[in-house]
Amino acid sequence: MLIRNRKTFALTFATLCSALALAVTHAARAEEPASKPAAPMVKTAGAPDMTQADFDAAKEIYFQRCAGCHGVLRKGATGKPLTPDITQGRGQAYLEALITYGSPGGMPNWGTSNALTKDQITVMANFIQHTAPTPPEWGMAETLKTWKVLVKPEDRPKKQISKLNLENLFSVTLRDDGKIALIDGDSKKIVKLIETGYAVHISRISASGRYLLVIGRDAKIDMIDLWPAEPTKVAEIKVGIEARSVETSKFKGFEDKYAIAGSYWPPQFTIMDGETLEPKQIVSTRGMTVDKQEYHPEPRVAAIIASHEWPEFIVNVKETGKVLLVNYQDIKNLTITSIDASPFLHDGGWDSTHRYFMTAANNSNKVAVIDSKERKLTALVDVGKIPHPGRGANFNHPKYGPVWATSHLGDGGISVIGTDPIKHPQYAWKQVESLKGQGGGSLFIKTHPNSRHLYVDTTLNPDAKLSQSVAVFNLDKLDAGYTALPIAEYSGIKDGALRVVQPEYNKAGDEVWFSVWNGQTEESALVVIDDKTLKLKSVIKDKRLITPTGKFNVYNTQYDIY
Ligand code: DHE
Repeated sequence: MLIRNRKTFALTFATLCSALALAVTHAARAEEPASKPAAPMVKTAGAPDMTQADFDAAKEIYFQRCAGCHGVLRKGATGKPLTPDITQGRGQAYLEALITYGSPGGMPNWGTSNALTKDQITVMANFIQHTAPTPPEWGMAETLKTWKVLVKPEDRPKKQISKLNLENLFSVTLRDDGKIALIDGDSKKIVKLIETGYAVHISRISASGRYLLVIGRDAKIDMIDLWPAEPTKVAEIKVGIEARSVETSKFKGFEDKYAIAGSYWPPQFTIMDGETLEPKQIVSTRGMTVDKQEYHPEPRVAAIIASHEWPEFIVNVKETGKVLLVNYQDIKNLTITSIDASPFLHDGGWDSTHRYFMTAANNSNKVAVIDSKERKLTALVDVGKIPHPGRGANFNHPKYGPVWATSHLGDGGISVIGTDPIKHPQYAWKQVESLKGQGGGSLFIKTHPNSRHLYVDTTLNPDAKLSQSVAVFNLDKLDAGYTALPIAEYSGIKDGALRVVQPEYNKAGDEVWFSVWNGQTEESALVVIDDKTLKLKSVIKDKRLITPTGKFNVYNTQYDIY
């Protein structure tokens, strides 16, 4: 289905958006997102007539497949703007051809890949010549209606009752099944499946290691208590219509006190009570962009990370290119420091000291370095095309000392950045090396303090051989290049368009887990590699492991170890 059938595949960030959108549709998930943006049809002068039914169908397709790149309001982000002043000028035939065949700039070939029918393409070309319907806002009233405390804090255990080795538990996203699987890292058995929001994006662990928070693409957060006899959902809430990020307070004295979630729509973040998810404050991120200082109506919240230096959340605002330091000491008198970085901010993680937040500005091919102690921008480092680090990888480089690395979606390089301004000031905040990886289409990179290996996936590379294998570098012999491990082949799965995604270490740092991600009706697996020998250690297969993508080891996520 996905990558191998595409003739005009182009390695851009738009490809990632569309890969996800396609996965959603191909998976033909039984359950629809909990709330779709409902909006009346707006007739726009000069646009072709449409029936209300076609307009509604197009609106749904747009939300599922196009909004991730072009934005809900179609003002443009990773994809081009699609406002009627532009689209009407292009005309129906041009738009249909573009949707059908895609473009080398990254627009997917929706027609020739059979993802959309000819009729659907006609309707979509009609639709984008009308003014974009604006989905509803989502304020405190809507948020409160969705908030449920399933087990009150006073009814929860006072200490861990379960016999599980929580520190080596993995929370695994079962993307198209609307669940997470909790897998015991020692026995490699599924401990429990938990129903979640629609297409969970990430899992994060509270400072104490007790609460696991997951956020769905539909902006639903599920909070799971790991201490009872078996992990139990204790609270839930929906903080918008579309979201990707969730985090909890980690500053000393504020452990588990607050949670925060960032939304794509509406563009805002919500601060909640850390034990009950009671919503406390909702803050809009609409505002001016860093470069042209133009108003942006839809600056989405991307990665959020909890500061260890101040009682602050560090919030990436994608389209404005600004990093917000949200101080939660007094949430009734919220103090927000806004730092100019660069567009479009996406994902990132700490350097090894947990002082500097290294975050990808993927539209400008830069990594922004935020000093969480001095609360300012330290540097904007030029890297390769479309950096996409996940949380990145920290290691001690034989020549350059402590470094942080990111791979790229848009090229096969791995950018290595010096992160030690004290002992290696000449290398700090510079790209000191660019390693040659397998190719573009990389999403995630990982190492561990106890490992001397660096793993780089190439999930979205158009060549199946590359998207199904990972590159491993020996950190003491970087000049020797990489060894390729055929992870999908190790899984023994023969059918389906397998993609290998996201390395994740166990607590000890001596094994690495990969998802072998297949279609919803096909077999998927997790493959575990012995980090010392690089040999296959285990293949986790279970019919309940449907579309596994992200994996989050409790201990490594809790302590930001990567
Ligand atoms: Fe992700 C992290 C957004 C597509 C798997 N993804 C993130 C983060 C953001 C984001 C903002 C950082 C969260 C944080 O740290 O607080 N992802 C997006 C998109 O906007 C995008 C491009 C398109 C979309 O419409 O969602 C997208 N992401 C994908 C996928 O297709 C992936 C591969 C499969 C899936 O499950 O959806 C995917 N994203 C992940 C994973 C992480 C992630 C596994 C966490 C990595 C980590 O190690 O922390």
